[in-house]
Amino acid sequence: MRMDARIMVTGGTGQIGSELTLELRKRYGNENVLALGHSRKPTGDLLENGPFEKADIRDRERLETLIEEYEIDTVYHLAAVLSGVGEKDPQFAWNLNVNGIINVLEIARKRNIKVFWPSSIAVFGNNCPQDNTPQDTALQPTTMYGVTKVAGELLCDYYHRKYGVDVRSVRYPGIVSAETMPGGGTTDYAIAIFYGAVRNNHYTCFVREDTVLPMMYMPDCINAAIDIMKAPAESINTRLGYNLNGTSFSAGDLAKLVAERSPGFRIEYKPDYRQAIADSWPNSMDDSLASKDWGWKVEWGLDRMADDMFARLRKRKADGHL
Ligand code: NAD
Ligand code: AKB
Repeated sequence: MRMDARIMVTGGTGQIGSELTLELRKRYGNENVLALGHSRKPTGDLLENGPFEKADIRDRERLETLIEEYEIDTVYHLAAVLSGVGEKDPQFAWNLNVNGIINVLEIARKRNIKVFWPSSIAVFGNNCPQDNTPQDTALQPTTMYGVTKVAGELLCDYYHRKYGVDVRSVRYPGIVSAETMPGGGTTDYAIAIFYGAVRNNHYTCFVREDTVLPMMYMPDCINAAIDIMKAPAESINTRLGYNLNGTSFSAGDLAKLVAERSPGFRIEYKPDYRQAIADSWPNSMDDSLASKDWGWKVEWGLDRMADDMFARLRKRKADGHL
């Protein structure tokens, strides 16, 4: 990406967007990165060190006006509803997620804008290999969120083939982070367990102890988004999402790790509707194509991630922010 890139991050106050915006501002200059928010009010650096605007991603006219006003040439489109919330109102999930990506792609086509759009492990369903899930396999998700991600991948591929839009995508696993609370996904337990340990040394987990999913720590998630956008166009061999694995562990393994760092920690397992969603997703993914095409490499393992989560959350508690 050019050093003078003008970037918009939709979903800029969300779990990923809030941290991605600050990292992009560090790399490309505060004034060059516009965070777009909706219902959540931004605080701290996100609001103070660079531009912030409010917009509904379904309002194409407003989106295009902002893109023109700020002379945007690159959009990281993160605004979406996630799997847990999506299952409560599937039509809303379809409306927001699919119209959001169509609006971004339509403007990208007209204005020659480069796009990053994250897909998810949610594109997979029960009928594909659960271990080391291949890049190319059946995509038959069981959630509306997954349906919107498959539709989004196909739209990205279509806009690239038909109009030459330079859109790039990855299939993220569950993202773990300590700065902004997650927005209502199935993998949220892998974050909530740390909050529970730091707040009152207790957590009630909404999936079974033996549930295994791939997860990734936020610094790897951010590097992946920025690295795939920096890669030469000729090295991008799929405009569907690239599988990205991170590290896979069970809820029980995670609980043990938390207990080692927080003596006396108590956990109960009370699976709810999200268990079936978790069971339909891969245990791990084959992400060798991403490594081969644009050098993807995971940096953060489970122990290092757990140490960092505790350090950050304990600091936030000591500062009175938790
Ligand atoms: P999040 O729920 O934390 O943030 C989503 C953001 O979208 C919020 O800031 C919200 O205000 C905004 N939003 C909601 N409705 C809007 C509207 N009508 N107009 C404009 N903005 C609106 O989500 P996240 O975890 O940061 O995820 C970002 C992207 O990454 C999503 O596409 C998600 O599917 C994908 N993803 C996330 C994970 C993960 O574990 N966090 C994993 C795989 C893929
Ligand atoms: C969710 O659980 O919905 C997200 C995801 C894996 O896409 N975290």
